[in-house]
Amino acid sequence: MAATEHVDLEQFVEGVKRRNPGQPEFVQAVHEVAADIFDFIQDKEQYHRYQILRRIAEPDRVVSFRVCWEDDKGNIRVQRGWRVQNNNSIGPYKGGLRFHPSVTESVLKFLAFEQTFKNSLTGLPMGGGKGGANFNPKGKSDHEVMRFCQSFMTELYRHVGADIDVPAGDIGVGAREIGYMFGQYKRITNQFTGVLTGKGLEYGGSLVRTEATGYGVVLFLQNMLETKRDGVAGKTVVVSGSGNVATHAAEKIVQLGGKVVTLSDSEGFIYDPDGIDQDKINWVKAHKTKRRGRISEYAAEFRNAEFHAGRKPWSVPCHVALPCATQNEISGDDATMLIKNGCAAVSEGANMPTDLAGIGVFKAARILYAPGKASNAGGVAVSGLEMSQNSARRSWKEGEVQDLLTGIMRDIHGRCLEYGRDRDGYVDYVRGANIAGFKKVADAMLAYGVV
Ligand code: NDP
Ligand code: 2IT
Repeated sequence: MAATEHVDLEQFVEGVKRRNPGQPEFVQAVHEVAADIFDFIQDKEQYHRYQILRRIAEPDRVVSFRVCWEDDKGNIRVQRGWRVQNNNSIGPYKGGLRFHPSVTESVLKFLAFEQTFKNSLTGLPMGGGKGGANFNPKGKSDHEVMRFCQSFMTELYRHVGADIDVPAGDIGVGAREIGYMFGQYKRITNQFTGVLTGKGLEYGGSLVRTEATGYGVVLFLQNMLETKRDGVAGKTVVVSGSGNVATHAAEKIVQLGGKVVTLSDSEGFIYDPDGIDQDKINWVKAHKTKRRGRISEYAAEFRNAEFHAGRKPWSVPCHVALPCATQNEISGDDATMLIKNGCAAVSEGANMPTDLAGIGVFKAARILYAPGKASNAGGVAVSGLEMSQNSARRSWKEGEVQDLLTGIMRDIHGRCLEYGRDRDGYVDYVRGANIAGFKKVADAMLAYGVV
């Protein structure tokens, strides 16, 4: 094939499938992005000639390693760990670590690919990476989690560094796990550097990082609603998940005068017709992080609340849906049900929570729909600010970080408008985010030549 001969979208996706057998999540993420990028680069020869999308869809490297640890009963346990370094064209690899039994190479490759576009959208100098392990922290003692984290970092430390690759939290990795991993990195290397973000405030963490993803999801929602001269006040909001992103998204909705009526976990969802106010959110936060409890117990704690086992919250009528749990939690049927019940805006807290059929439904209904790579970028953006503070050996005040986060979410929204607005005024935020995220990385890659 001649160097400049173009493949079409279908051939491209077929090639991705062929080269990544048994990796459906990765293929799905690439497919979603490629559909928009193919249109955008149609008349831009240099992106074809230098095979930019093909190269972004091939991680720079995937490191896979054994993680052995000893449980409290003295059994030797073996897990698999990974770090996927997708692309470092615009900055050091950056992205979270996920500890969950469902973690596979495919899941981490999709997350690292998405992260590359998301980090570009923030406007900060960060490349894309992701990592984790098929370790289930549920039901483990603190000491078991500590031993696992130490063993994980004993291999990971070779591949990361403040100017190389800077991991953070994701599902199953919060303040406790970051503390254990940072401690082990410091012990092995004898260096105190900003190798991880999401650190405790005592040892280099940034104010507002804990809240940033969830708050950012709602700030992005607010930006979208403002294009319709509307706001969050008075809206009924359905939230999935009950972890870091979900609880802080709920908190910001409450601050802005909205009413949150659901939260969920992998066992089901709770519906609280009275609304989940700040006191109840505080209870959920403590219940999930300190007591490591289940969301079903909310129904026993609060009058009028119902627990629906084994179900997702998308059948509950709402104006706004915030999926904040995990990938592919909204199917085409779920999306149709949301629209039928009056949902007019979706801002994704999780990564790729809506499957391709669901995205099709939201776009066809022309609702306000923000893909995670735009709307959940507030977390990694404040991670970028944590890196800046660590390099400068300074800590910024809460108000400074809040203002920067607000500005970054507004700018991301603006970038989506730039590339996503149709002639009739409808904004395709998926297309806007994909193209704006792609362009910066692609132009950096062009500058480097073929490397
Ligand atoms: P947490 O571990 O704090 O919470 C995860 C929540 O999602 C829990 O309620 C968990 O329930 C639920 N969940 C996880 N897996 C599943 C599943 N397979 N089915 C149903 N529910 C599930 O993680 P985060 O809040 O940090 O992450 C949530 C989402 O947000 C993820 O998609 C993550 O990638 C994304 N994200 C996170 C960022 C961050 O800064 N933390 C930044 C940007 C995106 P259970 O307790 O039962 O497992
Ligand atoms: O998906 C994500 O953006 C994250 N889990 C946060 C990554 C980070 O480096 O803060």
